[in-house]
Amino acid sequence: AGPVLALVGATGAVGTVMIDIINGRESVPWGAIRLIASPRSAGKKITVRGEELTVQALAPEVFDGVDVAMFDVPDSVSAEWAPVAVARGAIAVDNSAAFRMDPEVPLVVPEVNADEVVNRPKGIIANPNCTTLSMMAALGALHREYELRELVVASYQAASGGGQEAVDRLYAEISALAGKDVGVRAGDVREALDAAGLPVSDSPFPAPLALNVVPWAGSLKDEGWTSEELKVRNESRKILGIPDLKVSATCVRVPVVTTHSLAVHATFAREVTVDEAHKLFAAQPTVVLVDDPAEKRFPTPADVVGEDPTYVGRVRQALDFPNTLDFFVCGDNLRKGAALNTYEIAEELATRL
Ligand code: 11C
Repeated sequence: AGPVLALVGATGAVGTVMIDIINGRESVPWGAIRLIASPRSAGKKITVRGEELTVQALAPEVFDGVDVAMFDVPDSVSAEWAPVAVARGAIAVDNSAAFRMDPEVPLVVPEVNADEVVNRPKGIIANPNCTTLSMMAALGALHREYELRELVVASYQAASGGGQEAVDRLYAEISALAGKDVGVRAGDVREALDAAGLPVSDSPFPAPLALNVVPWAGSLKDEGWTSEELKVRNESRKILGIPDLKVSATCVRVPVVTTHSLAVHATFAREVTVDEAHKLFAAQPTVVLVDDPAEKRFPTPADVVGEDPTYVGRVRQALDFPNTLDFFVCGDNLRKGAALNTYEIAEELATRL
């Protein structure tokens, strides 16, 4: 029998996508799979690869005999329980932000730094933030050839990055505004939401999201930066192994349900032509190039949601910046941005156990 895999957070939003991914694999290396969640969800039955599994309540004993434990839970739960799993003999692959910047925890995107999975003094491997992840397969490929020096990014992030409550809010706002002549006068969208019993004060977003864009994701950090913007900077540096990479990010929420997009402005040590970049992207197994300006073909979240690869388009050489490419990427924030990358790290470990 193969190694034993545990999924902690099996009934949550990312955990559910994870089970979908495991069910969709042609084959898996695991001898057994264990589903773990909070006591509230314990006892629930979920079918995984044809076998009905019972969700077990999170407790130290559930990690006995587990080789790889994936965590798709809030930061505080990971911070407490990943070390417990390690103490019981498992390698923890954590999708939260709890350990990402710990120098003793590798931050892994298999296309970029798969070999880092062996450098895990704490027995923990971290999965990056979905915004950072959405550009890494494309950016890592360019960096290998042309040496990345500077990165300026604007994100267009989907509501589901904020969880189910955020998705429910977006749908509620869209329903409340449908058919109304709003968005024509300052404040009229807020007024219509107030009238529908959906004041912004009750929203997970700090402004209306429907018929709007909101330049805010995460929490406030020093000097006006958000946590999400700093994650893009710090995590990109760590994954790419460029500690002094110049990075500036503005993270924006848009009225999309799932799939983050990023406008990337990347400067390299050497010139990169559009043709060279196209060939490089086309050669990456997990990147799909959709870039035909004459036919107005480019990736959009609505066409990418539910897909595993990173989609890239609008590739241009910057007119006023030497050695610089501008391009647009879309990646499903719940799949490659969360569950899929975590699972790929687990499979990478399975080949090395
Ligand atoms: C968002 N990227 O779109 C965030 C969600 O650090 O794993 C994921 C937060 C994280 O809101």
